[in-house]
Amino acid sequence: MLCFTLKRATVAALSALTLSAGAITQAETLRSADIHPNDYPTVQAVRYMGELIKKRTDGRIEVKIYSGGALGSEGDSIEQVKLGALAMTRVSSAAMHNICQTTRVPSLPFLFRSKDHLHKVLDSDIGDEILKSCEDAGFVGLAWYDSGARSMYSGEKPIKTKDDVRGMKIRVQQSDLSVAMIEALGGNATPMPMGEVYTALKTGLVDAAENNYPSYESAHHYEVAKYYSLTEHTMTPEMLLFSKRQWDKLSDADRDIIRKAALESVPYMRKLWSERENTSRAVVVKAGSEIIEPDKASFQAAMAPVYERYVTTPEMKDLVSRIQAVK
Ligand code: GTR
Repeated sequence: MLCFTLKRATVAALSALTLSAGAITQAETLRSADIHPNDYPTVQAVRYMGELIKKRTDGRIEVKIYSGGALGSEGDSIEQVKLGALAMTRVSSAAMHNICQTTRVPSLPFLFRSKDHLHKVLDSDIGDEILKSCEDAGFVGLAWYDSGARSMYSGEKPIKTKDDVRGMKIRVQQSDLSVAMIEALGGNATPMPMGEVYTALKTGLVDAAENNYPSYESAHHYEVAKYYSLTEHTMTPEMLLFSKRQWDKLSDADRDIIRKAALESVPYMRKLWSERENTSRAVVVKAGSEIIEPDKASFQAAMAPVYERYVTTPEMKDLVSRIQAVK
């Protein structure tokens, strides 16, 4: 029995060696998915990362991006990454909430005081810990990207106070926490993939949705929901995920190159993001969107019980207090 186990272990070790040796010499294309279009900052950042990788491996490893949802919804790409059929995907961390619980933490309502606070946290051990927490579920978290703050927008009735949300059908990301945030305001949360939101708003299947300026603009939601209310209720960041199955086949040197390139794409992304927030805002205002400044404190108070319900483990509680303590 022992002999058999040892033999099996040796075979496994040998085939792992063969695989990593293969990874060193063979040309490889890492496929990466994104639901956003080609000019969106997340896609541009992964493209930049790919250029760094190509240069540093003398063209041996390339990144090919499938943007605009060519490989399906965020949920589809996450599934493919888990199976190892796809090397990478850039998704909202909300798409991971139900898969890897710790990712809920940075989405908690009104957790971050500012963009600077968010960056400090994501760039610290806290950010690394949350990225790492998805490994058991089959995902190597490579980097956090910006996604600004999410605000609510509607087509018929403007959201001026938290009471306006009562009874409204609001599209949210496919996450229990996202649902709970809207329910805390008495709204009717309707989870669905991003690709269905434009039609849902247009046909009245939902009354409202919530997102940052760049998504509100690039997905043309402003055409069907002109009241953009600056609730800024969450700063859910974006994640760049690598398939653990594919990662395990790479050599240490290649993993190092990929990790470094991903990290170097972060400041590049942040710069593009700030610019895009401004241009998107200008586009929607020019097109007739009305920007509303609601009483954010009342939204914050109403959403506060969500912490009690969703920060359940000691690990999550610890993360929340460490985040709040970051100056
Ligand atoms: C965007 C995010 C997308 C997607 C979308 C949504 O801000 O970048 O990945 O999650 O929100 O609301 O579905």
